[in-house]
Amino acid sequence: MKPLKCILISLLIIMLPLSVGAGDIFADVSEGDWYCSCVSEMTELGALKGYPDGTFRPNNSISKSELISITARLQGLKPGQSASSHWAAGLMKAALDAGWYDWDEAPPTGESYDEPISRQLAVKIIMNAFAPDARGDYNTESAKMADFSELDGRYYNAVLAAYSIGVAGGDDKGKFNPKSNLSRAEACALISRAMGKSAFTPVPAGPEETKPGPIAISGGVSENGRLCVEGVDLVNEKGEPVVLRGMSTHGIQWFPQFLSREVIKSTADRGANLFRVAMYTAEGGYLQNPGVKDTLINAVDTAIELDMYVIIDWHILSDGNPMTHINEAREFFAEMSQKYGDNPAVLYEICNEPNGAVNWSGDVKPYAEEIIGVIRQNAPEAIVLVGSPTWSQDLHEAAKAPLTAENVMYTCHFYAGTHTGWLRDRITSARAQGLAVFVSEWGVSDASGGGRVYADEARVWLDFMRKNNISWANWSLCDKAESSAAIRPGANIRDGIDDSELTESGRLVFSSF
Ligand code: DCB
Repeated sequence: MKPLKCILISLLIIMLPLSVGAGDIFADVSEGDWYCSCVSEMTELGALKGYPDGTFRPNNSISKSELISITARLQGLKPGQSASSHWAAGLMKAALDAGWYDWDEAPPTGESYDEPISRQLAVKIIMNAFAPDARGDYNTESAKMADFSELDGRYYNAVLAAYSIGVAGGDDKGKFNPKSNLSRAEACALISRAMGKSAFTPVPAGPEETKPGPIAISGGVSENGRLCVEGVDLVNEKGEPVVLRGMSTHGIQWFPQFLSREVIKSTADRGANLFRVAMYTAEGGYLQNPGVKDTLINAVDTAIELDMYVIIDWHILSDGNPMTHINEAREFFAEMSQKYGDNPAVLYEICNEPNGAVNWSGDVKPYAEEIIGVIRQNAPEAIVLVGSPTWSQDLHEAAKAPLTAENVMYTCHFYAGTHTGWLRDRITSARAQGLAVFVSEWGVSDASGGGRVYADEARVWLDFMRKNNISWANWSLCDKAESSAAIRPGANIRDGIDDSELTESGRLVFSSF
């Protein structure tokens, strides 16, 4: 499209005012404007209507419904059935059904349809519509964004892909401004570029093309490789700091349906690069029902296939002293380490939460030395996570007599309704004493897994962990009727997890990966 088009349009305004639809020409778009060509292009394609007074208002913020309806018209989506009487409700529903955006980003009741759309959501929708297969390399593309850390995890993939194929770029300070508004002119430019890219996407439908290739997620194993502990930090194979974030299962003897590929992938799709498989030893777990080991193995294999890091968790709880079942633990970790060896995806968590009559130097430390020895025979470099007394809160005890083995991290578990600043301080001083800390379990609830959702305290914790590059897994990925559960009771998760199936906890956590 040449700027000439604008001259032509202006002439038409003068010469043929009645034969040209008022929405196709804009009094406030002229030839010299940088956006003239893309606005003309969109108009010619019938995607833009403008305002009844004949203006386009290029510098106004574009709303959710405007951006989505333009995109939906261009892709020929048929309006869907919606209860909302909003002018764009049909196309909004169609775009939602097409999976371009998630329910919570513009709920179908319509009250947010006229809100300005954020740049990160706009890019996600445009990429889903025009270049759904595009991918961007995490390291290369995130380095182009001075404010990458401000991007919400669920938008990483779309924005990285948009940068990599040249659909989006930064402002003059190299910032993407993910949460700022987007002008109507900028939206036209983004869409026009994305359409240009999609037009050039070759689609030879040869037989090889149908085989799903290996999956690579951002921050995944293919990107970071083997991890190791350097000082108090977890680093990747290039020695750069790495943070793992994801969900922990609930007890896999109770909630095996949350170990399906679709469900695990739903967490990766929202930015998780970690999955923790909690195999209870007691309470109907492994000791009474050894078959749960196969459930665990299937889940570990699935997470590996999805390019995620994965924790094998020996989930002691009511059996609070790990020494009680050290023989079974020895046998279990011998078998697991033989099976997975030094697979860079696998982390071994050897005692979830020692509690009750147990102490660090007399019980947990000698247990850890023994089990680490077993694991090291097959997996000399794998990361091993070690708990401490008082449900993995007694880091100060471990700090007095730390383990000498390498690639060991100390777990700290917290529940936002019970554990607050004092436990963060404990982490800070343990790190100052040289302990590498990994939050392999935390919840937004109180320490029972229930009570209310302590969202404010949870955010303080998330912020603390982000600032300190502390990796975490959230308790828990299940639909139990308790406030720590991420999924609504009875949700249909057969095809994965929709945003409408998330609880308050799930929404908070899934947007923090
Ligand atoms: C840990 C456990 C985990 C437990 C959660 C929440 O325990 F590792 O297994 O999960 O934190 O309590 C809960 C489930 C419930 C289930 C119960 C028993 O959410 O649905 O019924 O396990 O299987 C902690 C953590 C911290 C503290 C106490 C416990 N604490 N605890 O600081 O007091 O007593 O289980």
